[in-house]
Amino acid sequence: MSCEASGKIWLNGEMVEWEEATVHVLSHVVHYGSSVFEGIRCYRNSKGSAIFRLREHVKRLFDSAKIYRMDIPYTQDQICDAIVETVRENGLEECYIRPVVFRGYGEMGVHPVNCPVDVAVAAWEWGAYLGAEALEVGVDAGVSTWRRMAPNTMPNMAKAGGNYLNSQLAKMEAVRHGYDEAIMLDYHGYISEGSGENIFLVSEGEIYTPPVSSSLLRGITRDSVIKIARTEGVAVHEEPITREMLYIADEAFFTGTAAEITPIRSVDGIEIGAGRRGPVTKLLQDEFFRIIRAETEDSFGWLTYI
Ligand code: PPE
Repeated sequence: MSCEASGKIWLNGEMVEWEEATVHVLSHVVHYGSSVFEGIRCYRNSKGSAIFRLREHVKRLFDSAKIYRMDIPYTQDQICDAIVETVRENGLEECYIRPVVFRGYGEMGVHPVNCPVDVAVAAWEWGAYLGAEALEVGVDAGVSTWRRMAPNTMPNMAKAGGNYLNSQLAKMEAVRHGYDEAIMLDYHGYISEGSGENIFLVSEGEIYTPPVSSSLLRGITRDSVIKIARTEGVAVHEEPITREMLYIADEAFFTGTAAEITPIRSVDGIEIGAGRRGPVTKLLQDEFFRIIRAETEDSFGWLTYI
């Protein structure tokens, strides 16, 4: 999906023109994948434009940086302000926001500590991640031959650029096999997550999702769905999930900032439930979008208005 030039990008404390937000080819990040980033959405509703769970995203950005011993030369409040400023400056009502922290130009070689830590925030209009109809009709997913990183190889809880090499392998394989998205297993063979989403299933009216120990990114949409489900009186279990539990589930769906809540209609060519969005998925989607669209009270305090 394209991200067309849309005005200005916040780079190391300054608003610069889109075309001028560039890095040197010998920046550490280009060679060694040394970046951490976030994906955040801003939605237009009847009260204005609101960023969804801004503080939690910025906190995770700082956690990712901490794991990789990157000192971000700003506070969390300053980054929150930079994000709000980027959306405002570009006059965007609904957009996808990408803050990225990376090891910049300084020294070559794996040991990264003498490279500067650069920070950028960009925003652009980004539609439905898995296709316009996906939110309603669902997507076809396939279990990948690529597994998520074992816990003692790369930290999955860090949203680091390098992790997405694994995601890319899985996604390219899935698309080559005719699927919309990949589902990866963890090191032990349990379900982990999609290339850019967390995964849930519904069985006998209760919700199941893999635990953080299954090598996944602790998604903020995942957390939102768990909170909404529990508020709606739906039981949620975070426990190891086997591949066949997906096959025999009544419903399954992906969650992510980009993917929002996307139903999964088949896995490995096996139809899940009725092969279309199920009632629990719809309930969660409806409530999720009601909060975002300010059609109900923001009782969790998830919206930051621009
Ligand atoms: N797992 C992975 C691997 C992942 O990349 C994401 C988000 C999630 C789970 C869900 O996390 P959250 O957004 O906090 O609910 N993926 C981001 C990047 C996607 C991309 O293609 O780039 C996103 O959805 O913004």
